[in-house]
Amino acid sequence: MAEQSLQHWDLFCRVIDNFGDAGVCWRLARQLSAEHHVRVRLWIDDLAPLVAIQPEVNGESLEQSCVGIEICQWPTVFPNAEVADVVIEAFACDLPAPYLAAMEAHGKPIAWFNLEYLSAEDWVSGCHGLPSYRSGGQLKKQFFFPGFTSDTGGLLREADLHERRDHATAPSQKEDNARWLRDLAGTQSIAADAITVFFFTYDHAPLPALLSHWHELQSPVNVLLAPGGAQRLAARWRSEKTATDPDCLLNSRVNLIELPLVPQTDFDRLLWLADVCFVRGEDSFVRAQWAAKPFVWQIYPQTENAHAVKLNAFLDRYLSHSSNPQPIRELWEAWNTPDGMVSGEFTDADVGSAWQNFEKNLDSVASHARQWAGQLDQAGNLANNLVCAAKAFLGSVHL
Ligand code: TRH
Repeated sequence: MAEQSLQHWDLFCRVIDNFGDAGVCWRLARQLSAEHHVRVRLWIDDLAPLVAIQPEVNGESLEQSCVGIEICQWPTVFPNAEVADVVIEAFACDLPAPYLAAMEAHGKPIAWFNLEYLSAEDWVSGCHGLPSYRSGGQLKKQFFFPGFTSDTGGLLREADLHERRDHATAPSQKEDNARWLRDLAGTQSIAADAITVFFFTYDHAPLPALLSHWHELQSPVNVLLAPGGAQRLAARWRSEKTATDPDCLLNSRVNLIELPLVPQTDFDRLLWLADVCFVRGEDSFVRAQWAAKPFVWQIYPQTENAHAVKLNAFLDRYLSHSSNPQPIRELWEAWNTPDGMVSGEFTDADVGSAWQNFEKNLDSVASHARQWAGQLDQAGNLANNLVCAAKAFLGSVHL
């Protein structure tokens, strides 16, 4: 199979909720297009989250091109579309029946992958790459699992990410970063002598407990709040506090800073300039790891606490070589408890004391984060691995 036939990739994405489904697909599409120079077409059933993270995207357009990527709305009645050489079905979204029929009738090999959710669980490496056959064996779909070990699909990372991160976090960039943040937040009041903590959370995070803890101890904290859960929780905390005593926050050192949603290409910069990052879901969770910063993950809640197993699997892996795992585990567990998941019962007071312990050990937590980020490349790069897998498939006698 000639190299040329790799030129056309179709990515299919159904938005379940929030930004993560679109966020992961968009990041992958950008990397494939910019670094592997293939033609990428993204079929997506809801443009809103894409518009939010890539403002140049037109939310009304049925077909458009943005930063070299073709974006097509995935309509209920799917049109006749030319079949690609490589087809990615993100998060088991099920291809539209007419497209599948066209694949069956295509007569040429198609590299077809089901890109799965990220998990650190042990079974992932055993399932990565497994085939599933369709149309009497005519079509083969391969399961592609992102992951943390070299026997998985690895993680998404742009080729220049480390260089950009190291440049942006150099001491010489401190004033530039502070100016950028002030412009972004539309406020001058960012305390230079305070710890800066970034929050991107779901609505059930115990953020109010942490804010109360800082407020009571008069700890100077710049609290960077991404839109959504974090801003709603902080607003509720503020109005509950001031309901009984309108002046009680006047001299507070808890500096609540509401941020707008930034383009995905700027998101890393928020993580890079914070001292500690609270992230969620999948994509921001991975970015916090590449940022090499102390971080806390709020896992996406699933039914029957299925996410508890996933959270513990990551913690076990993340902390396996840590000389001081307890402050990290304790805060992560407390942060994820309101949804009733990990073992043990945590109260608001526990969230405060877990933070205190985490902050007291911040040097060792930070050095662990750097060390973890330093070895993460060993897992391989997801986009590169997909390209290699597609080449291997298309270049061999398939099925
Ligand atoms: O938004 P998320 O919670 O997304 C998801 C979905 O809930 C999905 O259904 C679930 O399966 C998945 O999590 C695990 O969190 P995530 O994955 O971190 O995605 C957020 C994206 O939004 C990420 O690409 C970064 C981007 N983003 C910006 O570009 N700018 C911003 O200002 C912010 C706050 C986020």
